Amino acid sequence: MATKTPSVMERNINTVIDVFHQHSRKGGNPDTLSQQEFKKLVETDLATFLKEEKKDERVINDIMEDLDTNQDKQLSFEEFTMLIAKLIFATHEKLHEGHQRGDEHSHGSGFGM
Ligand SMILES: [Ca+2]
Ligand SMILES: [Zn+2]
Repeated sequence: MATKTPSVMERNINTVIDVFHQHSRKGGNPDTLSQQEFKKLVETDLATFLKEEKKDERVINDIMEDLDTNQDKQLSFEEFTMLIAKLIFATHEKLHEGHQRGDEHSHGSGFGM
């Protein structure tokens, strides 16, 4: 049955899109993240999940280089979605540190929560 209001999960997907654009439209190409915009996004909107990474600018630059598949020094939204996919996967892995899968499926506290 269809509902008229988006679910929590759907709203969270919309939030990813909104946050990308909050940063991408700050300067230069409004549709892509520059290195500086990406750094700011990580510092403000991925501060808990990438707590260690954000301390080191070289690590942030390496992450960006990996995501920048067409190597134009900008992250398109499509390139950025790979980071989100990786973070969702890594978060689930983290939740399973010391916690079983299968019949006894349970989760721990994850990244810094
Ligand atoms: Ca790119
Ligand atoms: Zn699980």
